[in-house]
Parts: sequence; structure tokens; C-alpha cells
Amino acid sequence: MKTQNKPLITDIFTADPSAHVYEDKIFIYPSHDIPHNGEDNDNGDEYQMEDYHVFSMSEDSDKVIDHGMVLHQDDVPWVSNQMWAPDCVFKNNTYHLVFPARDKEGNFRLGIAESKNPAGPFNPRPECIPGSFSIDPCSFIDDDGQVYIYFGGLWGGQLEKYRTGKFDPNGKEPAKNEHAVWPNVAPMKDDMSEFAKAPSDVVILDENGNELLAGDEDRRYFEDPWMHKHNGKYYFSYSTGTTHYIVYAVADNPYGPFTYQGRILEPVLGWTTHHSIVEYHGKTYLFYHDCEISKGINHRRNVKYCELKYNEDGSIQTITPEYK
Ligand code: FUB
Repeated sequence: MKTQNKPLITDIFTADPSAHVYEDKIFIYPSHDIPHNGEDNDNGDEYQMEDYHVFSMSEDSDKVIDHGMVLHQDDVPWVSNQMWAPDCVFKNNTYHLVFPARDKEGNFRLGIAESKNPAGPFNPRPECIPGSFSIDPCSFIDDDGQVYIYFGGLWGGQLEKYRTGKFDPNGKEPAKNEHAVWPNVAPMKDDMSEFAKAPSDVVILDENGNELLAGDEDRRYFEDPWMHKHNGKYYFSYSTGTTHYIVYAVADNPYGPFTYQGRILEPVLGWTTHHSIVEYHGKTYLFYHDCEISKGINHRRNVKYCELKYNEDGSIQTITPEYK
């Protein structure tokens, strides 16, 4: 597959790409941005997505196949609106689309829809995952078959409203000298019916073993978790939100604590940055988005990919997007 920094899909707006290899192809599970002329705000009201499309591509061609609309919010009984960044996990001979959306009370929850085909369509469960909250679920299957869901996002994603362990509508980000808000991880039951344990904090440390501070906006977690394994190490990567970097931290187990390592992707055109990492036919690829087609309109994004390279010590080479 050629490395390509061009928009992959040009006829609809797509964002938040989660890429996986199934049936020897790369399947992409993105958000589907809806063009409108509303204003941006810190609550993310501009991201008014209503449905999901699935895409696939193979080694032989950069032609991307759109498998069409695979799930719509009107078909999910617990959802009111804003179907944001999804992911997919194959377990028990079933593809599970894991997605966040606002429930009827306006709070983000995580849901699951199932299919026997990686290209969908996906059949939604009537209820969200009990005990789930916030946004950006990322699924990870460890070598022993255990599925973990990492999730959480600040501001519109409401993560800071769960700092006490319960929903607090007035919940705020910590002071700059307090430790940052942590993303969450929960193992799934083997039958994928629900979390096997309550979600727990994914703690991220600096090079001295201290917890990253809320004021350390170049390194602290904001949204967009992704987990992958390389040479036996667990790589937890994420967006720093307000400073627009994709960065990563490493641990020797899926729960952490993780130690911050560095940047994967410098800021792209547009406010949000969101990614996934996938290995395919011996190379590693970074899937991400920017706003190239819309020339910078934050909620009209397009998915791209490029090759990601490691140094011999396992560190990741930083990628700087280029714009003419
Ligand atoms: O697409 C809506 C939100 O924007 C996602 O949930 C975030 O990760 C950001 O990309």
C-alpha cells in the first residue's frame, strides 16, 4: 500500500478513523461529519453526526470502497444525537461496532452494534453499555483474547464531569497544578455483554514518574485514545486537544501506569486531531484526519493515512503534516 497524505474519501466528510485489518483488507470505521453552517463551541455542538459508514481498502489499490450507511441514530433506542468517534472489535465471530452518543438525557454513553460482516450493517443493542460514559471508545484485544475498552474526552465529551466517579453536571477540569483528568479503561466480559469490571483510571506519568498535570497541555490527555502493542510493549496514544498533538505513552501492561514518550503527529489543519494505528502487510500506518477539503472548517473533516515508523529503540518517529 502506498503512503498517501491525501484525503481518502472526497464525497462525504469523514473523521476519527479507526482502522483494523479484517479479511486481508483495511477496514476504516470513521465518524460521518454533516456539513452545516452552525458555529463552533467548546461543547462540540458543531459535531452533529447521525450515522456511520464503513470503508475498506486493500494492498492492490488505493481505491476506497464505501460500504454505505451501516447504522443510523434513529435505529438505536437509547440514542438522541451526536454519534461521535466509533471503533470496531472482532470477538466471538462477531464484529462489534462500539460507539459513543448522547442518550435521551443528553449524556454521552457507549453502545454496541453487531454484525457478522466487517462492512456491516450493524444491529444495535437496545441499551447502552451499563456504567459507560463519555466518548471515543477504542477497543484493544490482547494476545490472550481479552478485550479492553479505553475511552474518555474532555469538554463536549464530559469526562471532567465524572472526576468523583459519579456524574456531576458542574464538574470542572482540575487546577493546573493538580494531576490531569485520566482517560478510563474497562475490560469486557468474554461474551461482550458488558464491562467485566468498573472503568478505572489510565494514569500517565512523566519521565520522573510524576503524574502529568492538568496544566501540562502539551502532554496531558484530552481525547482520542488508541492502544496498540509493539515488541511486547503497550503503546497508549491520544490527542492533547487544546495543543493539537497526537502523543504516546508506554507501559508493560494494558492498565498502566503509562510513561509519556513523545509526539506522533504535529498539529493538522483544523481544531481536532484523532488517529488510529494499524499494521498491514509488514508496515505500520497512521490513520488521521484534517480539514483539507473544507479548507479548515472544523466539522467538515476528511480522513487520511500515512506510514508510521519506529526507531530501533521502539520510539515513534514524529510526523509533521505538510500543506502547500
Ligand atoms: O468527532 C467528534 C469528536 O471530535 C471526537 O469524538 C473527538 O475525538 C474529536 O475528533
